[in-house]
Amino acid sequence: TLKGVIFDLDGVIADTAVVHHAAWKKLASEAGIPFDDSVGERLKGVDRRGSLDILLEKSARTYSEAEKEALATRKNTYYREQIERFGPQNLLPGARKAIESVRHAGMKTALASASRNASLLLERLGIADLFDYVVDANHIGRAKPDPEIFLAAARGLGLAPSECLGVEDAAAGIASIHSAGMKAVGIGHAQALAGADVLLPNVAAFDISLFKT
Ligand code: B16
Ligand code: MG
Repeated sequence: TLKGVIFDLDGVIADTAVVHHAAWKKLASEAGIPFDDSVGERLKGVDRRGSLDILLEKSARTYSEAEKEALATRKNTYYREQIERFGPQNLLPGARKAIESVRHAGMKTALASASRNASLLLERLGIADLFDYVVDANHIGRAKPDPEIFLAAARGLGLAPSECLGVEDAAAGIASIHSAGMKAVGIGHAQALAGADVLLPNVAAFDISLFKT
């Protein structure tokens, strides 16, 4: 039976997918690297360095390690400039209610985010107290689509993976949830999230009563 729900952060709870996208796009344009929406979609849920490697696939030249480090840092600066100004208004509509529905049903909640900025965001959004356990990229070695982050979240809740449900907006995240042995709820469009067990258009459509058995 279902005892806990593990939420992704960017694109599920926080309205940051567009901010990440804009920061990468700005970096790409400055570096003269082609960037279109299909590249943007592939960056969702992928950690910072993995995202940079995807971006650089389209580059005409090669970059040294030090240059790559500098590019990743620059992107993060652009991103941080925006989220420093975030507040509860930057929660995606219905996100707080969705998480609270899980808690009111007596189940546990965890966060599994590939972002190293996750704790700053939780503070800014005012939702740090809604989670029983938080795992972000600072705590794990292998990024999504590896199952490590969702497994660590389940372990932190004291639950077996089969007792947990994962909620994600990115293909890499759905793959991570499935490899961890959990059912996956996709938030967004079918073409990007074909593997999800249940697909919802946005987090406002999530209510735990849909999944209770
Ligand atoms: P940072 P999530 C992911 O967060 C984002 O979806 C992804 O676009 C971003 O590159 C990644 O975090 C790393 O973020 O640069 O802040 O460490 O969706 O797993 O919550
Ligand atoms: Mg996400």
